[in-house]
Amino acid sequence: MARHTFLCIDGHTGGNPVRVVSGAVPTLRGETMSARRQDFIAHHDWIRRALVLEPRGHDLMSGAIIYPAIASDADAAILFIETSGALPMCGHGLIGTVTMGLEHGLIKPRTPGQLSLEVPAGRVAVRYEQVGDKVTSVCITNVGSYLAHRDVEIDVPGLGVIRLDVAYGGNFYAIIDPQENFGGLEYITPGDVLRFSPTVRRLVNEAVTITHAEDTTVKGCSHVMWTGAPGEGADGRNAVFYGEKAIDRSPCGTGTSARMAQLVARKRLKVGDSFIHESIIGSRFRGGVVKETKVGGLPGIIPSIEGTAYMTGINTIFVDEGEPFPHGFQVI
Ligand code: PYC
Repeated sequence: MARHTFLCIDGHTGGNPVRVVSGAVPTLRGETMSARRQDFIAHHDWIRRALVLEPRGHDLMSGAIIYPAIASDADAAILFIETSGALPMCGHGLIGTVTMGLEHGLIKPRTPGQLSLEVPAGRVAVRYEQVGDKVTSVCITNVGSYLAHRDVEIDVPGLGVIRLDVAYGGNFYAIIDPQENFGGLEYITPGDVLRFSPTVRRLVNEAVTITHAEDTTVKGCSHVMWTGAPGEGADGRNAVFYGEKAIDRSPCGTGTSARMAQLVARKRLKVGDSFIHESIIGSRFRGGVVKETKVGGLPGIIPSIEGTAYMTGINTIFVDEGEPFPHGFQVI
C-alpha cells in the first residue's frame, strides 16, 4: 500500500487556517491556472480531501499548493485547496501562503517587496512588508470583482423572505444586508449562520444562474455573507459561510472584494475609498477600491485586500492508502 508524505506549513490569517503544501504535489496539465485547477479537480482532488478534511484537517481547513510560475513574468502559481473545493481564489489563503512561502523560501520574489502571482481566477499583484524574517503585512490587488445579480428574493424557512445581492470577488457571494427578516449579524448566532446558510445557498442557486462573465468554469454561489454593524474603527462586519459547516474566522478576502464591488455598484463606496472589514471574531482586513474595470463587459472594480498571517507549526502529513480514511471525510 502506498504512503504519501506531504510537507506542510500551517498558520492562520485573521484566525482562519492556512495549510501551505510545500512538496510532493502532482504536475498539472493546462496552459493557465484555471485549466490546471480543472485538471486537479478531475484527477487529483483526493489530495485536497486528504489534507483538509478529517482526520488530518477539519471543517474549516483551507490551504494552498505553491507551483512554479507558468508565465515568464510571474513569481509563482498558486492552487487553493479548501473544504468547499479547489477555489478560484482565496484572499486569507493567499495572505497566509505569501507570508509562509516567503518566510520559508518557497516563494522567491524577483523584486523584493512585490510579487506577481497566477491563481485560477487570474493574475494578482502583491506588495508585502517584512521585518527581519517576519512578513508583517501582505496587500493583494485582486482580480476584477463585480455585482452579478441585484435584489434576488428567496423565501428561507424559519427566516422568511430575504433579499440579497450576488457579487463576485474571486468566488461568488450571496450578500445579505440587514432588512425586515434579518436585523443584522448582531441579532443571530453562529449556530443560526450554520443552519440557514446551506438553504440560502441552495435557494440562490435555484433562483438565478450564476456564471463568471469571462471564465465559464467558475459558476454557482459557493459562499454566503451575513453582514452587520461594525465595531469602532471598522466599516463593515461579516460572517462568511463556506463548505458544509464553516464560518470564516477571518474577514474573508474574496468576500471583502465582492462586498466592495457590491457597495461601489450601489454607490455606497467609490474609487479611492478604503473599507475596514471585521470578521465574526473581530479580526480585520483593510480593503481598498483601487480602480474601476470591466469584467466580461460588466462594470466592476479592482479591489485590494491587506492583512497579516502567522505560522502555527510545521506538519509532515502521511496519507496511508492502507488505513480506513486516507482521503478524508466530513460529518455533516
Ligand atoms: O479569504 O477569500 C477568502 C476566503 C474564502 C473562503 C474562506 N476565506
